[in-house]
Amino acid sequence: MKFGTKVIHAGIEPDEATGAVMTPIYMTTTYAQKRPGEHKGYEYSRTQNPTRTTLEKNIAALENTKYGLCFASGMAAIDAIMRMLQPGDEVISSNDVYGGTYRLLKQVYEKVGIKSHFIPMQDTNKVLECINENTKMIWVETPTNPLLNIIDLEAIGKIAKENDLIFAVDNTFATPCLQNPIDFGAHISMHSVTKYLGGHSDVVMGAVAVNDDELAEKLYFHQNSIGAVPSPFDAFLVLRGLKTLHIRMERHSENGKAVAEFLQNHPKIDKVYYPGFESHPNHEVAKKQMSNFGGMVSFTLKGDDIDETLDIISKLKIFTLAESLGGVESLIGHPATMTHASIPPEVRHKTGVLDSLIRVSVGIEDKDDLIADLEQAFNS
Ligand code: P1T
Repeated sequence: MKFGTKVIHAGIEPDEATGAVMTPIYMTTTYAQKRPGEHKGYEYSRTQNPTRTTLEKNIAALENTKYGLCFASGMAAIDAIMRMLQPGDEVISSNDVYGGTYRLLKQVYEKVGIKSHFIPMQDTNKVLECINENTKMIWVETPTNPLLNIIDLEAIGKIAKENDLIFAVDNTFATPCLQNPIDFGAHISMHSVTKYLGGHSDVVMGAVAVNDDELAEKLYFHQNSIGAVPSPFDAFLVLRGLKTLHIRMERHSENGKAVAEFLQNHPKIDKVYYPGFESHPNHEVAKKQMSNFGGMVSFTLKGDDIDETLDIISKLKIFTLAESLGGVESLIGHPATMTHASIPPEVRHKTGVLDSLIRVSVGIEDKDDLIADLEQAFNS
């Protein structure tokens, strides 16, 4: 089945009880049992729920994996993955990651003896230099949030295999429509479903896709034991959102390219971060592992002045200043004070998250209106 068919059909059957074509929202906590253990496959909705099961099957199919698991948020999904580690274990992570991921690894997991090394993984040799006898996991975000760095999944996959490490990828920015990390050697593909998979800025959810039976068993155990699961209603909303993922990603990518090109030619702009540019340092890797470049674009202003930056943002009329990304509407963010505020300034400056860095999640509106909006904000 091709991707555009999978989003609509994979794992989705008409409802057995009624024939309903759309997956019903099973708003139930629990399920009747004839005798203890004698039931129709469902016992309690933290453990399993039919609406969630359908979504999990669909996400697994989109990521070419056997198993898909949904969580109450992207952070809950990352937490379920990290809980596979033991005190003394170490993680090698890309240095440009979502601020919440950095905070979880630094402020939650380091306290229980799990150390993370944040390194620029665009140069894969740096990963080899960092591996020691305690290393257990490589954590990669690609494209990265917010600088759109591209990390070579195939190269990291080889390193993980040779060194017997768990290789996990945060695939939020690309989505399974543009990139399937498992096909490049990753063991785990993780999503903030809140973003493109939900696609309409009305759900907070996370997901993990894996092929390996043992990894799946551990993750199911964490999903049930910790209990950070999404509601059936949210599962329904995401099933509905996913049906248009391929069409939305096509338009996000088209509009992202148009906005990046406009910014590249504007005299007020210093640098544009967009993996679709031939001048992007890892453009060739992006072309190898992604089928298109998505709708995320970041840029800095000449002079790196924070007041001018915030002033321009405040003049926008179509782009809304808000945390998050990946919805049909265009959003704009200021990572230094918003999504990446939990990263100390000296650390974020080193990775390029400057005071004038602006991140745009280019929506699927008409691109001429988006460009006109940016133009008026720059020029007024
Ligand atoms: O917000 P939540 O669903 O818990 O997902 C966390 C998360 C994980 N990974 C990536 C790459 C993310 O971008 C996020 C959340 N990011 C934002 C809220 C943001 O505006 O960047």
